[in-house]
Amino acid sequence: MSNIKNINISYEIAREAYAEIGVDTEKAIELLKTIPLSIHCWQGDDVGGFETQGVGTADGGMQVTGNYPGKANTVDELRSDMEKALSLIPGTHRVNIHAIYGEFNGKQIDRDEIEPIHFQGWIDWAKSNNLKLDFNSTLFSNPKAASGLTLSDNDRSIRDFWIEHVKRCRKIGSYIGKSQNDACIHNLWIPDGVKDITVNRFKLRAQLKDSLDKIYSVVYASSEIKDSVESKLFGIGSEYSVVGSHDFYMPYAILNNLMICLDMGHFHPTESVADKLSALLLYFNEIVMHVSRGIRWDSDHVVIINDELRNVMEEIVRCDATNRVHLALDYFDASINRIGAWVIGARSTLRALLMALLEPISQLKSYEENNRFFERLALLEELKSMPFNAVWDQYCLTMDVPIRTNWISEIIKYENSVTFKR
Ligand code: RNT
Ligand code: ZN
Repeated sequence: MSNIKNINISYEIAREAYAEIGVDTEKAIELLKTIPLSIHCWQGDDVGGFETQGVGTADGGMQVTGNYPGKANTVDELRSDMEKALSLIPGTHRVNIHAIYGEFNGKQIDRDEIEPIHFQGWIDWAKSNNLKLDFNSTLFSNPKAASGLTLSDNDRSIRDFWIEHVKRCRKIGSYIGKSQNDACIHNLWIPDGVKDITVNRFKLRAQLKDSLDKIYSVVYASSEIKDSVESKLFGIGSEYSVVGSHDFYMPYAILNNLMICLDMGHFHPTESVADKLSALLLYFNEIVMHVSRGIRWDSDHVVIINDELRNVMEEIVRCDATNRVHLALDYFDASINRIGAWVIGARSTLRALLMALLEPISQLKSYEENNRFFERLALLEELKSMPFNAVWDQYCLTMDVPIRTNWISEIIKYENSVTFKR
């Protein structure tokens, strides 16, 4: 109880301190409440899926490392783990699933055979938990992706197989969107790339373009499904060239009225992903952001508050684009408690967003327009030690999730009573 009293007192002090620099903390909290994260189901089982119950391993340039005990082996385990994680994350969020997470009831259903019915369980679960779903085609971890190519493969039958898969996934996405009365975001990432010097990259890219044209020629209402395409720089096994590179997808997305998906790990390590937003937001109505943390490469580490994350969130808020940039988490760590990994990343993303919402933006913009660069820099520097955490604690309190470090022991309790018993 004294904890709660202290939080209220600290919040009052923080509210006044922010008011003095022209920031309304109540407004920031209200806005934060309305911003959903799309939380990735694949952190819970190391991108395994349920095609072959419990034995799936990610393939296609993604390295999931670690073997921490207690991973979810069934769809019920995965859902109850997600429920646990969600109970520790303030706000109302979305759940992002991949095609390999369908409920196939032990049947061999290949990727070109999946149907909306395989996802009915997810739809029902989401509904009863007040969640919305997003969807992803899965073009990896399958023998027909063994060459490293899918939609761009030189073999027409391979391309056709994957075209059929993505078409079915979009149909499933639109079915989900209709069922939940809210557009489902369908994201497409493909592993296609080549390990070493390739003479005819042009052909591969032309083949990818042709496959995409076939896929997106099917038109759905944007109230049901919104499509995004995810570009990449390189992967393990695609060091020489990635077919769906940034230069490939940016014009493709613009010309075909799709969203671009920017994964924070998919660029050169010194490139600023934040800097791209103000450029792309002039041309795209909406953008998808895969919130991730690369260490030296696209390593998909658990998201933490670092400069990259803060810069991205600041840019979204400074561009007044909180309703135009869809935030989706994308990381996977199998070496630590998986539920803990979900919660660290989600809470950190929200906290970085809150920090950005607590900037005195009009003051900063006015300094800038009047060439008052000393004041701009000084204020930005002072902001770093403003009491944003008191606002965060208050937010957690009002959203009825554990405050401060209390969520850590919640995870340990669940670990001892549930995941370690698997
Ligand atoms: C891979 C992409 C992709 C995947 C998920 C599982 O580099 O980031 O988004 O991580 O679809
Ligand atoms: Zn991604």
